[in-house]
Amino acid sequence: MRRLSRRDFIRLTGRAGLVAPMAASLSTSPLLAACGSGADPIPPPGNGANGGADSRFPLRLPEAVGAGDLRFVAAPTEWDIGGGLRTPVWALNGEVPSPLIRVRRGERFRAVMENQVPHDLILHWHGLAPPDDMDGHPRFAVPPGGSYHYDFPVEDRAGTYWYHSHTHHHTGEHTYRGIAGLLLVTDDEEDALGLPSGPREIPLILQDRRVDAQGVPFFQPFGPALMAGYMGTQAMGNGVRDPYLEVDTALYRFRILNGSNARIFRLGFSDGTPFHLIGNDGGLLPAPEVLTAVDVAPAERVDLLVDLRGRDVGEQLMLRSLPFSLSGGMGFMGGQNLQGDPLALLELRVARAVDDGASIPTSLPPVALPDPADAVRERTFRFDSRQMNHFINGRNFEMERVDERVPFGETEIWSFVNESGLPHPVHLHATHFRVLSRSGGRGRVFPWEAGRKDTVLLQGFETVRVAVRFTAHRGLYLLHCHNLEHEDLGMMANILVE
Ligand SMILES: [Cu+2]
Repeated sequence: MRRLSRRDFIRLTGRAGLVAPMAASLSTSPLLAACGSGADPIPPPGNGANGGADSRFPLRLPEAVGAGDLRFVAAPTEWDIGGGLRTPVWALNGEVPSPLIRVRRGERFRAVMENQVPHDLILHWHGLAPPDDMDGHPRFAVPPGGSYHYDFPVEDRAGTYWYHSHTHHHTGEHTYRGIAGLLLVTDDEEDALGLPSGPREIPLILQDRRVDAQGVPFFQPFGPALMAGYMGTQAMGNGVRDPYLEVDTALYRFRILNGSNARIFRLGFSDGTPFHLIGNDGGLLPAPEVLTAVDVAPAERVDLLVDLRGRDVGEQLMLRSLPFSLSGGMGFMGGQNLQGDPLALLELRVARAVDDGASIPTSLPPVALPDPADAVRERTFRFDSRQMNHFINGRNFEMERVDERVPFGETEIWSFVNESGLPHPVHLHATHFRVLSRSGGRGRVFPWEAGRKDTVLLQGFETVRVAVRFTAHRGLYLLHCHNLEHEDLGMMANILVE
């Protein structure tokens, strides 16, 4: 694979707007000419470092927007990823990540998305269960110049949800370019816990990027990257490279999304500091867990309490992705596979001593989950990857083909079977499931997989059984791999809830 020079990247992205360097099978995707913003990125100071004594950059903490009458304009622009290094991005309202949305359970979510990128575009509200025409199925993608109106009540319990592009063949590219943000739902049940809030509640989107010699991210998934997924060695937090955060000697709540295309993080602190895991994809867990590491695959979320009381001002603490090896084996990827490599993600710098009387909950509210004893049928979904392609039950995604018909309201047991050594974070739209068991590979269910999940990681040759029930809406929804290169190459199935 030829690595792009910075000049190439500017030529390809800044001027031409877009090159979709996916597999040949994607070459028929509509490519449009010039995009709106053609300005060259401003050259970075020095040699791509920030030019100062500090090699890290302040984490950006976005202001939240509410749920009513939102307007999201998707357009190409530039984004400072730290130290004045401006890079070409596609952004909603000029921001990377996309705006942080806060919604109250029961509130009506009204938004319009105006598409000014040179691609079809649709937004998916990941983890929410809206009506099917509000869910961002790729059949609703609108062309450049078009817009899409969203209007639905948010019935989901409090939790760390997110949203991103779901354009078929281009979800990976769009998410990588910047069209992804957090969507936090709050409710009375969560309020009653008195969890850290305001400046002590940190929304955090962790991503990796592949960068050129100047530190500018580029997206060129060829060859092995289409099998392993697209990974890089540059850590990003909330759109900032190598971020740091100044903190008080206080209790913090970190609401973390792995927004990477393909890389799995094993989150932990450099000195083994334990944290309290209180939530995941489906909101608060049935009970808190004290851990020193948690695995977070692409699209998974974790809600952590980190107690920095008793720290000294001046101390530093690094949130890292710890090294791990995959079960099932991925050796054939050679140097293209960064999965399991360690990565420094976010440095916490203890800056202020305060008195913080916050308390860590010892119990959490009960979670309604489907009961496997109520199951009326079983289904099996086989995830297979071969010859630069990815399949569910031997089939590649087709936009209008119904792959499974599932009765509304009935509990079923689904088995997700991984028939290759490649990891697959499997995501289901429109409901959450309960993880029952894992066989093969790691052979167990982990504490972060308790409660409600919308994404579960299958490592190589693992089988995960889940209990599923659709109780929100009938309609056509998706089951797919959230390794975005796998998804874009068709590892996706249509589920008709009827
Ligand atoms: Cu996959």
